[in-house]
Amino acid sequence: MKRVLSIQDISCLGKCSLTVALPIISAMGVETSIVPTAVLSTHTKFNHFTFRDLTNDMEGIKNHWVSEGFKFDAIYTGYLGSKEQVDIVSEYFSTFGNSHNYIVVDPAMADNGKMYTGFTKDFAITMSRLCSKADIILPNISEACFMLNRDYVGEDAPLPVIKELLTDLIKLGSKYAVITGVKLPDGKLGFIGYDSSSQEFFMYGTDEVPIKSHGTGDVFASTFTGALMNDFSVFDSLKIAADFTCLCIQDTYTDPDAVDYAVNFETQIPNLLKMINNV
Ligand code: PXL
Repeated sequence: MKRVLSIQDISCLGKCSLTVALPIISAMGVETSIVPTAVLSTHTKFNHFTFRDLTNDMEGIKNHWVSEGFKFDAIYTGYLGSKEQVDIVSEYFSTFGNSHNYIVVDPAMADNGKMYTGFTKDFAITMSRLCSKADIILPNISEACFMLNRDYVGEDAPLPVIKELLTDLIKLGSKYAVITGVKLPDGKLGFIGYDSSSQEFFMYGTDEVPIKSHGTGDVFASTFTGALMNDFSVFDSLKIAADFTCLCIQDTYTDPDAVDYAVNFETQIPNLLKMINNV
């Protein structure tokens, strides 16, 4: 069985980061090891959340695993709470990364032109250095702009502007740069990516559902990593992630009892398994 290491926070209530990565990747038949970077009562869109920083545990966990000889088929990181944590994650990449496994960085820190609560723009530059060590990076438009120290181009940025962001992002050093949550020329919502080896752009989208949902980036990145571990190509894994995220948003949109702080991913897991099993 393939084994993924996911490094991000636990928001106890809020359906994001590890409470999304663990169920999705595990359901896809992949062992999921975790390094929780912090425990929050909720994600940071709520007011008055508690935050217990676990930075001091991160090195000890790594050293124990080195002594046990553990190996990983992918390392997938999401929300990280401080520059110090980014530096420690970078050491995880140096220790456990190799030419056979994938490093996936979702630089979860901003949306709609604004950094999440608790982050400064400076943090984005630190995150861009972590992206340079990844195989695949998955920023949204806001995160791409902040990491490149550029003005926010807006959610409706035209294709040439997104392509320019991608050619700048790829210079950071990853093999693939993929911007998520992009309005495509055919009116769909999806991703546009750039492959540094073929030097080609690629894109894919699904019908846009008229709600703004939270935690979709985490659903997307977790599903992408799980699909990669099921031996789908990078493009097919991104496509599966986009299709699954769209199903989760549609389910949330049509469910009168849906919460307003996250998407219904749980109900759609059987459909995800059909997608990866081609049934
Ligand atoms: O979904 C990204 C995310 C992860 N973790 C925490 C967050 C957010 C987004 O707001 O606050 C703690």
